[in-house]
Amino acid sequence: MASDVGSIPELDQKKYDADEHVKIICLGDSAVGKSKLMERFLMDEYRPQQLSTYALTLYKYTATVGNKMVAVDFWDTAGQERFQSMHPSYYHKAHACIMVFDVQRKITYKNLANWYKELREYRPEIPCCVVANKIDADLKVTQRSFNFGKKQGLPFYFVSAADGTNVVKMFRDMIKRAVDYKQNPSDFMDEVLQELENFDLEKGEDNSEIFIGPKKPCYLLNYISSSGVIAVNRLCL
Ligand SMILES: Nc1nc2c(ncn2[C@@H]2O[C@H](COP(=O)(O)OP(=O)(O)OP(=O)(O)O)[C@@H](O)[C@H]2O)c(=O)[nH]1
Ligand SMILES: [Mg+2]
Repeated sequence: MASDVGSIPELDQKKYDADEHVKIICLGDSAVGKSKLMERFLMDEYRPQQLSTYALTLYKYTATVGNKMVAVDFWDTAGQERFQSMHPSYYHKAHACIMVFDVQRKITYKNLANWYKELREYRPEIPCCVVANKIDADLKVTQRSFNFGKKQGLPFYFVSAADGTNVVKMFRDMIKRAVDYKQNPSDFMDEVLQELENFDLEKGEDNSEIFIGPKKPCYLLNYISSSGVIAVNRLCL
């Protein structure tokens, strides 16, 4: 398995050259447009009618925040309605969360409360935002108020993966917030993890986040970059 990961030198090199490395997760019901939003941001293109994401997709991205190069791992999961809730490892060491609903399906807005509850069980402090997707289908929805985010004190974005409205702004904001959080974690466990990470870096140890072990749960993982799907691997956490 380790050699599989090693067969993606271009992606790994970016990770090791970066000044900072953050993980951003995406939550929301099936078919709200999570994958399309990521595709829109990463590839600036939109292909309707793609198959539902299978298990986990990891999108690699390199951003510049201030004068720092930041390696971003976007984690996209699929078919939550099928899987009901996420495995804890999905939340593990996440630095920000994008919660998406579909303005055309009320139930996906109602379900945000469940997603948010689960998120906070695992990641009580990380930055999170609420994203209302598919506004291209009916621009009048932007005059309505969706109070869930406001009640929780979360930033709110009206977006469209189809025409790109607000997509880049939302992702850029969240990358910045993820980096800010990683540098100043307000969760005690994160502070400890950050200390350990710095310690490892100082010692020059392998900081790979891919762990292989027989007893650990594994996921199918698609590595995707702007040039398309690079490889499919099994990820054990
Ligand atoms: N009109 C419109 N349709 C969209 C938009 N974003 C996504 N869609 C459509 O919504 C459907 C679901 O999009 P996906 O990105 O696959 O949804 P998902 O949330 O990743 O779904 P799962 O992988 O099953 O969890 C697709 O048919 C898309 O073409 C949008 O901004 N506007
Ligand atoms: Mg998907």
